[in-house]
Amino acid sequence: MRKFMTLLAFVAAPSLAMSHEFTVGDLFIDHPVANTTAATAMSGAGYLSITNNGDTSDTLIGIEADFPRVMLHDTIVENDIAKMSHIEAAEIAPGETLTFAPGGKHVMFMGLDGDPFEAGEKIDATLIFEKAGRIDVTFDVEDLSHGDAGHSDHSGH
Ligand SMILES: [Cu+2]
Repeated sequence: MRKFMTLLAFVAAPSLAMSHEFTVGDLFIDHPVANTTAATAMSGAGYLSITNNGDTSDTLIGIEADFPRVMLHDTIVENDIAKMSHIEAAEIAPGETLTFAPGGKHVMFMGLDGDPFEAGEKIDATLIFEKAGRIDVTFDVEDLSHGDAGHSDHSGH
């Protein structure tokens, strides 16, 4: 919040690309996207990147959205088996970018319960940062399956 006025400089820049982005204070949030899911999926995965353009670190401490549970997960490969683990918080040092991408960190939207993610849908969510506070973003649902299959259909939790 300290440098609230710098927000204006970023917002004024038009975006020509299809991607969408959000800037609050020193945090630049690029292209939140969620993968489409199978019709029976119980959970879906979301991805984005967050760049800290400030000179102090901030920490992502949570995410909220209109689902029974939303968590931050990381993917850890042990003996060629990918497992997911819950992240409580993720610090973003000055000048660094925290990336959530298929095969790595991701946002887990849980409890879809018969309402799968379909291409073109929008998912409103709120990122919660220790210093910057709450930032509203929108995840665009896209079919990312041509890349890493990820685990958009893991119903284990
Ligand atoms: Cu997960």
